Amino acid sequence: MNRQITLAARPSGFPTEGDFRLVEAPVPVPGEGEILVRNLYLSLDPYMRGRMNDTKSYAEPVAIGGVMTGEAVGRVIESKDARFREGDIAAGMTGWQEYGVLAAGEARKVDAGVAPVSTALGVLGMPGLTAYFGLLEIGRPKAGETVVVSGGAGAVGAVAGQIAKIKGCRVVGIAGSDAKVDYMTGELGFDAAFNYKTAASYYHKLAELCPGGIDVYFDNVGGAITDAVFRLINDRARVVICGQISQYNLKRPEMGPRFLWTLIVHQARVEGFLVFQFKERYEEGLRDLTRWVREGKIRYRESVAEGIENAPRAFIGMLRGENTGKQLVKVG
Ligand code: NAP
Ligand code: FER
Repeated sequence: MNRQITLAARPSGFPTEGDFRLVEAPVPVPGEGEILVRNLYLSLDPYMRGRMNDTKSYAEPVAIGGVMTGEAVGRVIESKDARFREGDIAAGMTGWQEYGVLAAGEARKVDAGVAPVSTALGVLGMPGLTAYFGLLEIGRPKAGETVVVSGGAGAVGAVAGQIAKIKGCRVVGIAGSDAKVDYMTGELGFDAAFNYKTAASYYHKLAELCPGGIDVYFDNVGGAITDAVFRLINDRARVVICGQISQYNLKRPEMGPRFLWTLIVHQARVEGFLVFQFKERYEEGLRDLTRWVREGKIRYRESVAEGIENAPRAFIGMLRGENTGKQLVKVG
């Protein structure tokens, strides 16, 4: 049998475990041009919170009773396409389930000799590519500039900050625990960091850690932290809107201070992006990321929950900040 996690109810505000259901279905059968994958790891990502709402964006919402969408990496156990053989490792959008069928053209073959296969969902997958293109193409950091990264100990933020270090920038990270602050300034090599949950004032803390102002802000969180950054930007600053996780679980959108006038004064740019807009260039991004991981210039951590039945709890935990680095579920 194939154990799956389906959407039982649309959350109002923060999701609860009751919004999900563990069900069993027959193992699916691949058709021509398809592969059957036994998943090893599922990826849990903040964007999935949006898929639980009944609002259409670039992707359809998950239907009530539908399997939660998401990327996973697993072993091919049956192939009806010449591009894959039994035993290959494949990543693709199989969703929160133990087995999935993928169109071979939409699956990515993962070289298990390069790095642990779980990295195909993290540092060498969608989150790593988000950091790579978001920072380099939207943020365009120059050596010597000050780069601030919110969500700095997460899957995307940890990579964005380390790429900024590789490019010769001064990097300041923000995250929600003292252990994450130590992780950013220790293992990740950021120049400074602070815990937003215990800082008396985001503005004063940032002003202290960025005496020369802020040139690039890689924003994963939005809200009051981002408001504080706007007051410290330099001329020609670039604000990269990667994520706004502080807003995803609110019942009503927050009204905040409005600092957009600082963009006039500093002739600055704010730009949102989706990693998918760079899909023609993923190979280039993965080549650089793989090299940096091998050279030890990019380090990564994974938080791994065990068993598909624990995916809802781990997802809610990730939204609350219980993860460091990439949140995964081991299912195989
Ligand atoms: P992640 O950072 O590994 O995990 C989410 C983290 O968000 C938590 O660990 C928590 O860390 C932090 N957080 C939760 N609530 C918060 C709040 N109210 N204020 C500040 N921080 C909060 O997740 P990820 O996969 O790397 O994603 C990071 C961001 O990038 C998300 O906003 C996501 O939507 C975005 N993203 C965008 C794209 C794109 O294409 N644009 C692609 C992938 C991801 P703390 O302990 O620090 O609170
Ligand atoms: C994300 C946040 C938002 C993300 C994608 C989106 C791939 C897109 C949302 C939408 O189109 O509604 O972290 O990651």
